[in-house]
Amino acid sequence: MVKKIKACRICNKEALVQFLPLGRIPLPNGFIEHKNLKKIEARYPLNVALCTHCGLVQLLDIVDPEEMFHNYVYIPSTSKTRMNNFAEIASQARQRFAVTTDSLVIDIGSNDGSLLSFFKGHGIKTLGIDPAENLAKIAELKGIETVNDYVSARLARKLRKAKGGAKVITATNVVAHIKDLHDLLSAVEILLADDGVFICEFPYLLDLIQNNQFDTIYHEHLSYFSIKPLLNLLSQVELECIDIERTAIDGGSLRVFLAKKKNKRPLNSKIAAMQKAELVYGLGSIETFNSFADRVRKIRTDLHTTLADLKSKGKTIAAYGAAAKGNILLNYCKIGNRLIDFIADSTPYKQGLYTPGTHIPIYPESEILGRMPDYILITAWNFAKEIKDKEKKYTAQGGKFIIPVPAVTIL
Ligand code: JHZ
Repeated sequence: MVKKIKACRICNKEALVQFLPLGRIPLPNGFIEHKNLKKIEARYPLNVALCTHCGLVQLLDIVDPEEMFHNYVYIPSTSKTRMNNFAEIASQARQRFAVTTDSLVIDIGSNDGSLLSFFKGHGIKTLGIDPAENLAKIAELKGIETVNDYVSARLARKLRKAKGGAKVITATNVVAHIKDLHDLLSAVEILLADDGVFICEFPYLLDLIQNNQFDTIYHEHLSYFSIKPLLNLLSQVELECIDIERTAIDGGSLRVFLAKKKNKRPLNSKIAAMQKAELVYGLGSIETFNSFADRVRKIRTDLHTTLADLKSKGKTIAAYGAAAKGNILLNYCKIGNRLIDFIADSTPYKQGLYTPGTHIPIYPESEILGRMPDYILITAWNFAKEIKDKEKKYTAQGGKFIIPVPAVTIL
């Protein structure tokens, strides 16, 4: 069920140096039903390493994807911020790449069809690809045709024959989930029309390291990208980067635009500048990652101490957002149901369940005002602004928020 890797997924060199052992942690989306709370939970190693040759940060232990993705509880439509980001990607794609009602748009890791719905709404042909059986069904019910499978070159050949070439392929927060990046890019090459563009977005390693976002490191995310390894990967395939943007989503992400090399679109000069900035920051050196690991250990101590102090003073504490990252934060910092009374989350599939490893009950957001905890730890810190805006009544009644990263802060 877990495979240990020895060589880098991009450059194949045995140059992986571990810098942050996060321990053995249950799968971050492995929420538990009440009847199973007494059963022993499977825990999986979570160790992250830098490839000192090409610079790709990656997990050393790979969990079988079927364990994680066959039945998936995460849906993007619970956050306005994420849906706005999807709307922006769709409108940017339509305007920049002349997508018309004759064009086909494919979304890899299409989840419940949320991103594709912004194309479908304009009469554009869409096709989703997603391995989660439950979510593919939901997307189909919304009228978004979805192939319930993992993306692969083999699948791409079949789809290309049946559907023709895609003008745009999107992949948001899914490239990091895919073990064989070369096969992914082969699939993209097969599926793209000759003038097509692949738009992918994923958290940016520079933001992750600078802002101590260690909890986005979890079993589902096998790779953590920066520019150098990305260019190394592209040098091995027939796709090139025609543009790249830094976006604010998920604490800082890269939105990368790839096209077929034979079109000879000039490489954007931004890339060189970004690569230089990474070097200046120190992304090429293991010391940078070792000091990141020190800061992560400090957050663990600070957060545990802060919450334990409040609890010892008789304060009540809840959390907001039963996010995958939240489960890493809570497990790594050893914060369980003795410190946190409940987690509020708007996802219907998570409500009524308990968090993996820490067994905190998940309630609807309405319980915040119903129970009025003294403090709320924002475990979905990437949506802190949206959550604070939504819960103005809570703060007006004296409630206080705690943010865990980049440093533990009581607002
Ligand atoms: P959110 C998932 O990670 C898994 P997670 C995945 N691996 C990935 O890469 C990212 O998404 C993109 C809730 N919430 O999006 C909803 C409220 O309840 O940060 C979610 O459960 N009320 C694919 O799980 C959670 O917070 C709100 O107002 O870390 C946020 O999860 C808002 C805004 C969110 O992703």
